[in-house]
Amino acid sequence: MVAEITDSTLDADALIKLEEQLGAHNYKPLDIVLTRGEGVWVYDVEGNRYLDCLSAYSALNQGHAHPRIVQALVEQASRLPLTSRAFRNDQLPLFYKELLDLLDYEMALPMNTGAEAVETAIKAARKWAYTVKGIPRYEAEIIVAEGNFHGRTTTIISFSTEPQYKNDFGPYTPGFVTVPYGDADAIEAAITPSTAAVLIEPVQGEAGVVVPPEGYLRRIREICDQHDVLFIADEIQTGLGRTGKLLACDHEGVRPDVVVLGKALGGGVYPVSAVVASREVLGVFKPGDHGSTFGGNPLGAAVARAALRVIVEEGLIENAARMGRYFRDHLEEINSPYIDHIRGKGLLIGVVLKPEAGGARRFCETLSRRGILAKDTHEDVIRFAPPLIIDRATLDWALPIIRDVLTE
Ligand code: IF1
Repeated sequence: MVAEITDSTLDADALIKLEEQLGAHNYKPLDIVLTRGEGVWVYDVEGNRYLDCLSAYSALNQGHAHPRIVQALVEQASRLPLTSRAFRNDQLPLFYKELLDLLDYEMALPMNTGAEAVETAIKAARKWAYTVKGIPRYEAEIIVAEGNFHGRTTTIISFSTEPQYKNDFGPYTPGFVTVPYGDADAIEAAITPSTAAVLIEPVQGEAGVVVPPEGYLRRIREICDQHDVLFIADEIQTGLGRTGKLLACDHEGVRPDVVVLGKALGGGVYPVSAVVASREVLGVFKPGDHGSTFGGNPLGAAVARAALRVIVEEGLIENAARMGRYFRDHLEEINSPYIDHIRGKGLLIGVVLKPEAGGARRFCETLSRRGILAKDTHEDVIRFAPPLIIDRATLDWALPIIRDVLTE
């Protein structure tokens, strides 16, 4: 029985209780109940303000409720939010054009969540393998990396190496070969005549902001060229400015065959994802092969157009590079007995703690009480990934707090 709800019972404790009582317990969030967000700041139901250093895992690169993106959302929502792909709409072609001009690819396929876009890339790679490369049907293999995170669907968790994401959810989808992350020789050694694609994150997010050795992406590009294998980059978290370049692969001047985008493509207001690739790859899809009720809808297309314009016109990529360097340099100066090292690229920063620190979660809880929201990942890493609109004054406010929390 659910207790009757009146406005006066809706304080933070009541909301938390209701959530715990009614919702599946597939998360264990910090007990902060947010009700409003603006730019880099969020506010809880008690009126406390916090700096958002998670940015919804990079979905909020443009900040909370960016006025231009909200305006695009509201305008499109009141004009024509949804058509399905059974009919055409006047936003999708312009979304294609602007996305592909920006990324310099030939074709795009829009979906909603990141996992759906990864599934789309897997299906494209398999169909390409059978119809273009000539791999015998159902023998296609995709090489993936240990520690990967590409989403939560049953196929994607089939090649997760994290037991919690995988155990008890089988039987699993076959066709994936796992190699250690950061080791290009291991990829080359795993290639067989049946290899269709290599699927990797250019920086592993969930694994704890793991940056591969310099030259890794370039070597993957060479290996894929040599063996007629598709290089698929999951840039869902790293793409669209997060690492200080448009795509994280740009740090090595590497152009993947297939790029998977999500998160910030929706401007922090609405789920939009997409696969971009050559005509040779995405051209394998014929009418009816693949689709989605909501993928490519006019609301998402209008939002994504605004989201991309904000990233480019407001200089968010350059700002991520500049502020990332500033943030990182000042984190490096913190003399803490708990910090092992700091890694990352641009505004995707991981503070790796020593075993004696007792885990990252307790630091994130203390930080939240001091007005900074950050997320622990993989037990001993604190992830700092604020919206890309963050400025120096805000970092100058945050850094002494972070220093205090990491040294007390
Ligand atoms: C959760 C982590 C981040 C992703 C990459 C695809 C997807 C993701 C590189 C799927 C999603 C999320 C999902 C979110 C937590 C989160 C996460 F902590 F699990 F690892 F960001 F670092 N590729 N990442 O990072 O996209 O289907 O979720 O839209 O709670 O599962 P999605």
